[in-house]
Amino acid sequence: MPQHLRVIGNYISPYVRKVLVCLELKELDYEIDPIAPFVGNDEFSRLSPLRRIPVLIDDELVLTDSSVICQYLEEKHPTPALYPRDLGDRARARWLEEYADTRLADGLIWRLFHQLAIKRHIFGEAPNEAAVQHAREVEIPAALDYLEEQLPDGGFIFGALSIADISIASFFRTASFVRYAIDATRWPRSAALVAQVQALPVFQKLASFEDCMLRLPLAEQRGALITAGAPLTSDTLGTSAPRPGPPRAS
Ligand SMILES: N[C@@H](CCC(=O)N[C@@H](CS)C(=O)NCC(=O)O)C(=O)O
Repeated sequence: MPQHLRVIGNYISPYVRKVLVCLELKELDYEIDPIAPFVGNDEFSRLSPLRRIPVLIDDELVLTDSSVICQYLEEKHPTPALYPRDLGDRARARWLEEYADTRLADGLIWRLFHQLAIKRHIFGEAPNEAAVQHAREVEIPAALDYLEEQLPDGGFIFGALSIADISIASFFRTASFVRYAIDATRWPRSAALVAQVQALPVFQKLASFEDCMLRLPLAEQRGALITAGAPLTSDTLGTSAPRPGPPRAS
């Protein structure tokens, strides 16, 4: 029987989205247990010691960290290539992926999305408005200033779509759930790149599953996702009681 790849992590996460885009573009069969990290059970803690998503399970192999997973998928299934061929470009693509995973994530996810969505909807706490304002006015603009300098005037960063484009667009997609949009007059190249990548059929397909999660309460999400055609696992590592993971450095 062919072994399915299994992804643990929900459609809202930018890190999970990176992995799903790679799986979809490489046309690999996979199943997904779309849980938020906060609701993972003890088995989730065993598979993901930092209690973070995504996790990829490929037979006996368990991998955490989106960059590690995407690189693994690329090496195991090289076509279509999602990393540039040129050695220097490939290294730069990884750097831009890292920049998205850390610097963009700091403002867009750990400040904005965390305050406005996670704190409010998962932990029932009020957002820290000062942190939100600082993210919008200082952190995210500073991160975009650097990004803007790195991007070409049009098209994908390295000519063909790569992990760099996917990663950057992925973080802005999750930020759009709390109504963040790049100001195209101030950062035109960043705005154009993100719009171009998010318009790809693969991002649109995942957006339909993301919408199910955003529109519906937790108890109704699995049913709606199955109806929408999401390849869900039959079992889940999710519980109904959220608990925070280990503290993060940033
Ligand atoms: N470096 C990791 C970061 C993954 C990550 O932070 N995922 C978030 C979800 S968007 C998470 O699981 N957060 C839970 C926590 O930090 O406790 C990766 O690239 O996969």
